[in-house]
Order: sequence, then C-alpha cells, then structure tokens
Amino acid sequence: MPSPRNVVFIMTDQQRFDTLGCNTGGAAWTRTPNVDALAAGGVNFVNHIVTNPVCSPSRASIFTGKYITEHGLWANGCSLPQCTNRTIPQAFSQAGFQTAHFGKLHLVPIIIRTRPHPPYGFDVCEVAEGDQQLIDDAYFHWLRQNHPDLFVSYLTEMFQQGHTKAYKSLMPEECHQTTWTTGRAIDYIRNRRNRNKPFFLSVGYFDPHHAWNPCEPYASMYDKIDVPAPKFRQGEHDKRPAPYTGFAKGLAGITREPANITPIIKANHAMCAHIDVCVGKIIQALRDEGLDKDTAVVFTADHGEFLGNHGMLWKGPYMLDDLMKVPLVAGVPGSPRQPAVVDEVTSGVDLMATLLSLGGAADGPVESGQRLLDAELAPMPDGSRGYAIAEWEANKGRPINASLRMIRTKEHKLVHYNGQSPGELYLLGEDADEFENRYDDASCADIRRQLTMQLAEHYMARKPRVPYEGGW
Ligand SMILES: [Ca+2]
Repeated sequence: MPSPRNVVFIMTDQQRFDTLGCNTGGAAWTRTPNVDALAAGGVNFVNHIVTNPVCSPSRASIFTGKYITEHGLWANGCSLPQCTNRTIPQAFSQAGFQTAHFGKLHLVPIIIRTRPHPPYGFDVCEVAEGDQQLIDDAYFHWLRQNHPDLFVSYLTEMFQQGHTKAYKSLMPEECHQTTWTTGRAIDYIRNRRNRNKPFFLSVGYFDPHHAWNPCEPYASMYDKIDVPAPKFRQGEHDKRPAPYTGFAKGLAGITREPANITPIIKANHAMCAHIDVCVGKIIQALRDEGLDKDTAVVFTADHGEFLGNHGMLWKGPYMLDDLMKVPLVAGVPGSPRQPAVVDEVTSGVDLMATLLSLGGAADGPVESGQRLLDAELAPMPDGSRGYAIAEWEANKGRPINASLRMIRTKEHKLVHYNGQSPGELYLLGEDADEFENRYDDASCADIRRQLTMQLAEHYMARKPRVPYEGGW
C-alpha cells in the first residue's frame, strides 16, 4: 500500500457541470480560477454521473460506494441506515486517519431535530444543512449567538423572497454560510487536527442550491456580463413522460421570461464564484501549513440544476444531464501533474474507492465502486465499466410516482419507467442537450433493446451471493 496522504473532499449542492471554467473553455460567466487551477494540475472527469437527481440518495451513494437499492436511502426524508453501511470516514478511521466534516452532509432528513445528528464515523462533525427549517444547526447556531440581527434578517429575506427569483442577500460575506463553512475547515487544518496522523476532511457547501441569494461582492460580479439564455425548444416535452410537461408549464413564467431567469442564472454563477474563492482559501491554508504536497483535493457536487434549461428549474425526479452530470476535479495542489481529462463515464458510487485510493487507504474497488484514480493520480486503474446507473424510487405524492432506472453510456441514455410508458431514450452523440426522446422511435429499437439488456445485466451482476460452503 502507498504511504498515507491527507484528503480534502469538497462537495457543493446542486451545482451544474458547466458552472466551472475548466468545463466551459473559460467562458466569461464561469469565474472559478481556483478549481480550474486544480484541474490544470490534476484530473478533470467530464462524464461524471450521480446515482440520483436529489440530495440524500446521491450523497448516500457517494459516502458508501453503493447504489440506492443497496444502501437503502431511497428518498430525501430518509436516514442512511448505519448498521448495514460502512461510510468513507469509517473506512479512513480504520486505516488510521482522523476525520472531520463541516457544512452540509444531508444523510438524515432536514427537520427540527429532537436527537443528536449521527456522526456517521466522523471524529468531528459540524453539520450545517443550509435550510432555514433547520434553524439550530451549527451555522445557524453560530449566527444566532454572534449576529442575532443577521440571523433575523436572513430568515426574513428567505421567507419574503422565496425560491423563484434572484436577490442580493444583505448577509455580509464574512458571515455567509459558505464563508463560515470554509473558516471551520481552515481552523481544522491549522489548529485542530492531530499533527501526527493523516486526515480526511469533508467540506459541504449548501450553495449554489436555491434560494438565489448571493452576497456581495459576488452578487454584483455579473451585472455587466452576458450569460447564455436557457436551452429550450417549443414542444420538446411532447414525447416525454407527462410530468415533464406539467412541471415545465408551471415554471414557464420564470424560465421563459428573460427578465426573471437571467438574474437567477447570474445569481447561480455568483454563488459558484463565492465557493471558488473559498476553495482557494482552503488550498492556501494547506500551502501555509506545508501540506499542499501531501494532500489530495477533490471537488464535486451531489447533483445538478436545470437553471431554466428545458423550461425547468431546481431538480426533481428527472434524469436529464442537467441534473445527472456534475463536476468532478481532483489534484494535489502542491504537486501538479500533466493535466488529464477523463471522458469515460464514471459514477458517484466510485468516489469512496477513489478517495480511499488517493489517501493510500485502499488499492482496489470498494463496494460497487471502482477507483477513478490510483495513488499517483493515474486515471481509471480498475478499468472503466462503461456506463453509469441511476435509480429513483416511486413515492406517492411526488411528481413521478414510478420507479425509474437509468443507464447512461458515453453515447446513449435510457430511462426505464417501471409500469409506465413511454420511457426515455437519448442519442447523446447527436443530441447532447437531450431535446429529443427517441424511446418510441422504431429506428432506435436496437439501441433500446441493447441498453435494456445492459440494465438487466447490471442488476444480475449485483445480485448478492450466498457464502460458499464447500462440497458440490
Ligand atoms: Ca442537493
């Protein structure tokens, strides 16, 4: 096994793939120089697909290396079962690491808690989920104790402005949750860790999740910058399952009106710019402590955001790449390598094996995940499975009451709707923006059959095996 190396894992909430400069060729509306620099001396995965389009199920896959139907956290509002799942911090602990988490984690429901948050294996776990309903998490507790006036004005803003328009938050940058989370992580790097042991540090940002409320100076950064209009085609949902039409219709007044959607897009990028500055501060703290050559930094998101594309906003049980394809960048800031761009399809289940590999704490697949990097940051040491799987479980009262199974390769995506037709089929090679559902297209019958077989084989291959008892 390679010698241990610290690992800093940074996960944002609801951040699109194309919000990073390294994924847009440096477009003017993507101001993320720090993550771009990480990619320029590291590895950028450009077909990284999450296992579920909303928070908790996807995060549970990331933290356990398992698919939804394996770890059991099937919807927001459920807790990750502890007795049947080993988490990333538990695995690092077993390998002799100290572990800490600051910020959003969301492995249990966001409600007013009557019992302590489970630590899920972290030695230090300061959870700040970002939602105004959870008013006494670590950040809001700090804000209420130290800046009661800002606490009141923040909640007032949230309730008055809602989640359907952009506004500039009155919160000063130094008291913003993104800044607070960064400060807690830096404090850990500088003062709180045991200097004789390697560490796994997890940092969870609530932004750029709605509300669309960046603080200054980020909020004004985009005042004079043009952002692209959302991608939308009239009638594009006609051949999709019915819930698409209803959702898009309900949001047309926002997503189809430039006066409404353009400020939202700008606010989203402003929040991403704020996060990027904070990533830079964390990397600088590593440098100041002389740890930048001994620490791998990994940046990703739990799922994406429509941001007006397809006439939609936020997220939901929709498996378009707006939600399913997210940023994934990794590097060792003080030891840059020849940059690599990996376009193999990778999965959220692969992060546990990858983070352990970067830390020198595992050197093979873990649960259902494969290593995306070896300890020397060489990509795909376990090979490529060639596809990613996502799952959505039926739930009465939710927009789609069907169980969805998605398989996505580099060229194609099939979404199987259990008990409902049509499903969805996209030819990504010629329709990267997924405007045309070809599920019922006779000319695509072979592709549909082939992907359905591949999906079936995936479930067969994962069938639990009973223990071998000897004999015959
Ligand atoms: Ca999320």
